[in-house]
Amino acid sequence: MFRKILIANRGEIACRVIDTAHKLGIRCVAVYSEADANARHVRMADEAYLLGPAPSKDSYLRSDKIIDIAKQSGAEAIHPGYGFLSENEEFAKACADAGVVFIGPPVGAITAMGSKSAAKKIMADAGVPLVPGYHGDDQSDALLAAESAKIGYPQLLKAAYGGGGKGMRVVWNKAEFSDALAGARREAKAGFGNDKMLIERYLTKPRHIEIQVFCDNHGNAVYLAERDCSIQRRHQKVIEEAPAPNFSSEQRKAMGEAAVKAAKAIDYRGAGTVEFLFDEDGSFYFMEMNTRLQVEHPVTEMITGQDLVKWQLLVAADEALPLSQDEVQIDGHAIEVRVYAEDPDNDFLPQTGKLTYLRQPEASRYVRVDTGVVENDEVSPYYDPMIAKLIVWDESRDRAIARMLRALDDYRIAGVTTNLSFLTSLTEHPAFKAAELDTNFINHHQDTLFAPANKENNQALVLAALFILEQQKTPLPSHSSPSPWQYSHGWRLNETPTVVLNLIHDEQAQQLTIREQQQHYVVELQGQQICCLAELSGDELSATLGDHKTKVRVSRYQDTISVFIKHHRYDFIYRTEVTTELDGSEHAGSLTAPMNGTIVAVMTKAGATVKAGDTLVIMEAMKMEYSIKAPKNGVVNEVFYGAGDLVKDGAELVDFSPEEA
Ligand code: MV4
Repeated sequence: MFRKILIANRGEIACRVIDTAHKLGIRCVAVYSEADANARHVRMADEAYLLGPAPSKDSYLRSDKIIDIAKQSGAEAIHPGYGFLSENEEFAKACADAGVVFIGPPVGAITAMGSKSAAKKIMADAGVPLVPGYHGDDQSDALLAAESAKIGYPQLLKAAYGGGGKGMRVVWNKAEFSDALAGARREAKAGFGNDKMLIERYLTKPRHIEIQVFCDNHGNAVYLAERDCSIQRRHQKVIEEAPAPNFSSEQRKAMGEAAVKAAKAIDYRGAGTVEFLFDEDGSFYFMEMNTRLQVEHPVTEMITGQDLVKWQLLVAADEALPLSQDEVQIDGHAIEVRVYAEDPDNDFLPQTGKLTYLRQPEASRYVRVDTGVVENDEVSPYYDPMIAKLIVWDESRDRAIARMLRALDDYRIAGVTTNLSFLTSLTEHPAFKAAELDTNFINHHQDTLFAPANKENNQALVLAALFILEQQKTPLPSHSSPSPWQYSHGWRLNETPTVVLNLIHDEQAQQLTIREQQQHYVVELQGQQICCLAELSGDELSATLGDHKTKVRVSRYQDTISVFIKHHRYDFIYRTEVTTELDGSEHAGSLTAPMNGTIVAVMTKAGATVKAGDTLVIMEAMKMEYSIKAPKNGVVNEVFYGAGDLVKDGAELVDFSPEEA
């Protein structure tokens, strides 16, 4: 077995490979870009080398530099992960030329699977079922038109060198064919530099079911059951599960054996995935073969109890597969979702930013989180914005779904918009629970999946306010100024201090007035008064709102409060105005600064006639703004400070004469 390997990747897969390698006693070399200097995979590795600037072309795609580092560090093998160089035949060849083991398939296998038409020809010769169609080399218009007529409609035009759904065009009838062919050729030429076309009968409601295969150097080849990856968005997998629902053991055997036949046809080695289209009538057809470890491999690990990275390392070290086909067992059901920094309400636009708060569901035999980030990491614009993969297992699919829903509720991220709520909507959707899966699922159900949630705005608003007040009660370090509640200045002992909180949510300012009486709060919102109790312990706020007791997590970063209610996050920006309600006593005249601070704005001037409640001066302290207001109607005689001035606690800010009663 290797003593040291290099992981030519980043993020969760790099961490995942390091985790298994360390369990096998293998030392790990990480490589990183300038943007990843403090990344988790760098910290997990035994040593790490800088590749270059953040862009992938200057870092994780730098084959030459990666191989040099492998040689320099004494790494005997390179694990490419997925993406980046994992299916780059030149890189695999360069590794071999440098005497470094490429932990993946032989170069020839990567090449063979690189072209769809070449792959299909190999599969056809190997007796692997293909969608009825044409994938030959003769690309003349006449031949293609004749083949199109034979296949029938609807049919699909596919670019032989396309991928991920790019370069596909549906032809619904004969009349559409020639224009569609011309258009598809243009797109393929532009997109892939090659306009070779395949024509296939179009399956209108297929499922995407893929088989995990493994081959070693000693003639052993096995399949490790299947994964259903039908729920995709723009050819990106969103939810994956194993085993495939409503998929019999006979179908598993038939598809598995076809996948092994496909692997043997190209003399495969290592981990591979053979993708099939599974039609409504139960027939299945080869789609493509991926010559890498897939993102979704954990669901296979959870139902087989096997560590597929360990299998990869064993095979690359010329050892035999740990199990024969008869020894492969599957148990229970696993589901994986991909947690992304993206905005489902804005066409899934990728998001960047600091993960100011990050709490993962607790890991157990039922819950696994594969992640490459920790709290306060930045999601950068340079790489795929995947934050983590959340994988659950249980004895049945229904129980696994329940596990996933709870784990999604327990996954709390603030600082960037994520797809967590969307993943909950998907997982709890009746059609998903009923396993009504096909590759058009998200489009088909978009009206319900993207329906505006009946969010508990007001509840979250009140909880945010209670959090702010409870947090201010937390004993502050001695050097920091006391919170407004603890202030005597400007307060009279027999006054009931009132705090007005202006919380901004979705760019809407919402105002709450809160009075503290004995041990409870009276919160006034939109003319309603709610009697509340609250207790804050760490990030957990226990609150009673009227007759409803609840417990929520709340995080705060600068002046952003994030309230997590089930799988929703409510962000509030807050400005706090502290006003005193004088009890009409002789306390007229000067208005003093409630604490040390800085004058932000003076809203009045000497000689001005003002009304009770008018804001005279705004000051800032402890990252909060305070409005000093006119306690009564009256006249401003003098203003003692201007914007930008520092003022001491108790400093006289305004000389004021209330009008005669
Ligand atoms: C198909 C098909 C229907 N009929 N081929 C999409 C990209 C590539 N994986 C092949 N794809 C498809 N090929 C025939 N003859 C439907 C798809 C397809 C799809 C397949 C798997 C997963 C998601 C998909 C989303 C859209 C279309």
